[in-house]
Amino acid sequence: MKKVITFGTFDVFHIGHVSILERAKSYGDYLIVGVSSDDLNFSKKGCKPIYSEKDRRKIIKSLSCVDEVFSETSLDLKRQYINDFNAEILIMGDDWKGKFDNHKDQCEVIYLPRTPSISTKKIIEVVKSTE
Ligand code: C2G
Repeated sequence: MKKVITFGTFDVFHIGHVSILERAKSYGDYLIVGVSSDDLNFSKKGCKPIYSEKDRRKIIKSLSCVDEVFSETSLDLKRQYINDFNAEILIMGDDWKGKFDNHKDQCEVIYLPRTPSISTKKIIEVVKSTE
């Protein structure tokens, strides 16, 4: 069974998230998703996510292309996560291009094109502007 692993906050869930997860799954048989904890998101983006970790994990787990979800608590634990789950492929959007090449000794690392013109940040801005 070829295990694929990917990571993200997946806040204010949108089509770009669906697309990367469905494409990631197509590279293997089993997709594991590390969903960033609320604290990790704060350290990554300087703000708490809109959706709680509990809700973000439930949304991701509800997708038919996702087989397993866990809490990503640090950006620096990828080596451990990849080992723990015996992942053979790490897939991320290409906004991370090159950032995880140091894991090429552990697994295949693939960066897929981001879905254009949609982002959690943009959605929040639009919603705020209509308040
Ligand atoms: N993504 C995408 N297209 C978009 C927006 C996001 O393909 N329009 C992808 C990102 O490239 C990433 C995934 O969706 O692979 C999740 O994006 P975020 O929730 O923004 O996650 P991020 O902050 O990139 O966290 O350890 C890695 C980090 O946890 C990744």
